[in-house]
Amino acid sequence: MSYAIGLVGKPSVGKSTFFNAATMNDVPEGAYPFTTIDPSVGEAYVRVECAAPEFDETCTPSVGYCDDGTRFVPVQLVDVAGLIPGAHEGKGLGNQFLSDLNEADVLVHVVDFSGKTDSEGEPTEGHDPRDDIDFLEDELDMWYLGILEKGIERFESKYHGADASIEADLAEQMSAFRTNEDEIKQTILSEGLDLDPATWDETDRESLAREIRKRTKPMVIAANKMDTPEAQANYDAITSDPEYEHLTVVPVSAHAEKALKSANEAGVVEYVPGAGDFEVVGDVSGEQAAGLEQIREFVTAFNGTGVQDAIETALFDELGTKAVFPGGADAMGDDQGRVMRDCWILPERATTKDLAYHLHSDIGDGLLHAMDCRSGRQIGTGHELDHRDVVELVTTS
Ligand SMILES: Nc1nc2c(ncn2[C@@H]2O[C@H](COP(=O)(O)OP(=O)(O)OP(=O)(O)O)[C@@H](O)[C@H]2O)c(=O)[nH]1
Ligand SMILES: [Mg+2]
Repeated sequence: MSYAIGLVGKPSVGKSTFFNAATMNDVPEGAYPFTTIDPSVGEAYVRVECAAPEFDETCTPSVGYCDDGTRFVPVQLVDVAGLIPGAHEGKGLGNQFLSDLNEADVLVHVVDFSGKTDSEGEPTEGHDPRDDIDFLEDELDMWYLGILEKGIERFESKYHGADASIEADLAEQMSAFRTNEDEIKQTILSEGLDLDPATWDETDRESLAREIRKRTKPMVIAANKMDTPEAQANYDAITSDPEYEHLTVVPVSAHAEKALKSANEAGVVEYVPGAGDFEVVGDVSGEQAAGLEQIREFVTAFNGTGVQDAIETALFDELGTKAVFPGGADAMGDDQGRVMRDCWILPERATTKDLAYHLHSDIGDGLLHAMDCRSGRQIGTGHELDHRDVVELVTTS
């Protein structure tokens, strides 16, 4: 099972363009709201520096590919319908849409930084992207609040025996958000609240819902349409605004990524996704050459189109995952000579034992210890793995 990254945002911000650029799919894009209605899932990639060259080996990936020492590891990307104010009350595509978000482990909020679409995705001028950033957070918070309140009602309607606990009822009500009793309890306490909802007022419930949302829906902002001067001006203003300091904002041109990938497929340019430059290798007309030079100006200034960056920032920085390679303490290849076939993406604090169970419950059950293939040292089952570790699992079977 691979991680899923959800693209969210109001209509017409470029979610489908971003999706198509990252996955080379062909879902409809359009300058009108609700071009997309049903969510699409596609395969995108995250880059990981391959460990095989350190062992003088060439890897043979079973999924994804390796390009000049960079592994492209598959992840799922989900393109969902545009969200408009009032969605938590069923406006636009409403609650169905919000539930689609639960399929994602982490979100990329695509924002039209050019300010040329209003809050419902219709053409306008001078719209402040801050409004969109605020609105999406508020909308998610109100959705969470509604579900939180149902959990409180459920708790209050029950007989309060000695084992009644608000965190149990809330965790159950909010299970779709992949949270648990422990996390809920910690969040309640970190908000300075008692474990008794009768003592919470409206503001307490709101801040609790917001905090649970922040913990369960990590998010980065993709500042899209950065190929326009308006977007660049907004980007400078917002990234230096202290009120928005807490956000991670990645400058993006979904258009540029799509143009480069298409040109690469057509053999016109050589472009490695995520790279800060590209090479023209085919015949191009004067007009095409000028277009490509414009894109070059953008990608060299921003060190890439931002599409890869946004996906990787979401997965590795916001969600905190890490990539781990299989190896052998004596020889790198498996019994069929295949080298580092896998590159597993694991949760933040994953240990050797977690990796073993991730592979198969029998491997988890039979795990004795592991070997760190770089140092040749034995590591225990509770050892916390690092990003780009190369390990061999030693089991009873
Ligand atoms: N200048 C510029 N325009 C872009 C960029 N990305 C998307 N667009 C344009 O923005 C419009 C909307 O793009 P879509 O990808 O359909 O937007 P969406 O967010 O999927 O919209 P809905 O499906 O309606 O929610 C289209 O006209 C795109 O060509 C970009 O990086 N730069
Ligand atoms: Mg769309």
